[in-house]
Amino acid sequence: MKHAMIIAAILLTTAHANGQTARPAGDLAPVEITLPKPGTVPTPKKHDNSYELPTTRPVLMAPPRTANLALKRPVTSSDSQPIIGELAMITDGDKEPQSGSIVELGPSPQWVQIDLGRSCTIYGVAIWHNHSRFRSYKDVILQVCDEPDFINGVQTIFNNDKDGSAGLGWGKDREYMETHFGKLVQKPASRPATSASGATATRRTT
Ligand SMILES: [Ca+2]
Repeated sequence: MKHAMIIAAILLTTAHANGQTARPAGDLAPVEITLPKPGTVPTPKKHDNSYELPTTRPVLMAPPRTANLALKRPVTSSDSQPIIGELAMITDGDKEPQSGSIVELGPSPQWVQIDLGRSCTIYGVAIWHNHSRFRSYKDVILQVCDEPDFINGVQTIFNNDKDGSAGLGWGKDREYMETHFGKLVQKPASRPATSASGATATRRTT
């Protein structure tokens, strides 16, 4: 059963400004990520094992001085008039799932795009959807591109759309259950990017 996409926060995109010297792998350090409070519905002791269940704090490794370049950056979307909230709330740093913190888009697969402002090297992406209730997230697709129209040079860094229903290719990543730990994609883009885009559908399992 599909539901509208509900986002508490999306894309803690840690990145380095393009042109800075990349540190060797041995100099990578954990990026401090502030977690939201756990949801009010406890994680069931049993769940469908076909889904990944994030149960630990995400550890994003990146060079020192790495910053969250998504913070406060402009957001555009396939749904310019959210059912709940405003698009700017997606990059305001508030990851809590309650009213006043979440953005809900229309009841079909939707996308949001974040303008990072300059060409960056991306070390990882962390996403928080609404984790107040136990939901699985499928058809989650993360792409980055150095052009705002996402036509040429698009890099897909996460795709769990197993049947390609979103029209962006068949994904091999696992569907997952949303918790307050969020979802970390530690799969650096191979080339600098100025925009990041995410598409999502959800389904409720409880
Ligand atoms: Ca699908």
